[in-house]
Amino acid sequence: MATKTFKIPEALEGLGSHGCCQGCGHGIAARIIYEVIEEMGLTKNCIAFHDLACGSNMLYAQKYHGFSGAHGRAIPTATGFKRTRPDMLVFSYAGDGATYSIGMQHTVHTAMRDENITAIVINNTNFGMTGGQMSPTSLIGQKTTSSPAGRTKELNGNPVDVVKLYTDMDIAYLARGAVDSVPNINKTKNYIRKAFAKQMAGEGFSFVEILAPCPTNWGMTPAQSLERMQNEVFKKYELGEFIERSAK
Ligand SMILES: Cc1ncc(C[n+]2csc(CCOP(=O)(O)OP(=O)(O)O)c2C)c(N)n1
Ligand code: SF4
Repeated sequence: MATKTFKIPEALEGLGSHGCCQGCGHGIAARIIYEVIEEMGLTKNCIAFHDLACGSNMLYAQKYHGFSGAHGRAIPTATGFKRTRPDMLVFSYAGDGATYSIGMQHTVHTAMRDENITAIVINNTNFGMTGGQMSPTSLIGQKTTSSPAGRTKELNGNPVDVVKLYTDMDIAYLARGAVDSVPNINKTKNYIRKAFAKQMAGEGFSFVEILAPCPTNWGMTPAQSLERMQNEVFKKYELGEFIERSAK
């Protein structure tokens, strides 16, 4: 039987654990991001702007340039840096809470300006780091620590879907992947590669949302949390590529 040995990306090699919970999606997302960066030969010419949330744990597990700014401000911080160093691969890495709640104005305005950066959003349908409160992407009916009876439209408003929000935006790339299974992980890796390639070609704003499990705050085992993604989360948040603008 043919076997394939996967190499740890140079940026992650030799360092300790990222410290996320077992079954968390952040570790898989970080792994494929750094695989892509290495495959594109950009490991020493990239910088990650992490949000101050569970994803910032990754800063302890990566060797190359990284920065953790204020919660909700990873996208504008990345924007400022990219304007001074347009030669580098610059990306933000943040959760759904940061990107669609406190940071929502940046999510909209950065797309309006078509900034030449890549924003990666890990959507686990709750505020992970602070204990599982309702986030803008929590599903109707989802029980969280701040919606113990389940989210309702009347009390909490509808969940936000970035694909629908960005429908009219003139941006370079928009895709949504997931880290629940090998086929989806491979597709998501490809979306990240396309997003980074568009940025390095100067084509404008690229955005990849990644659906991920948060077993700890969902009160589930890692295996149960993958089932929840497939049975509930994917029904609300469609996977695929939605904007792929031709080079100008
Ligand atoms: C300005 C500010 N407001 C609030 C917080 C508290 N805070 C830290 S992480 C977080 C939410 C985390 O959820 P999300 O952004 O979805 O990321 P996750 O931890 O789920 O990956 C909040 C509200 C903070 N650190 N700074
Ligand atoms: S609380 Fe959730 S998002 Fe945070 S590290 Fe644990 S599983 Fe991951």
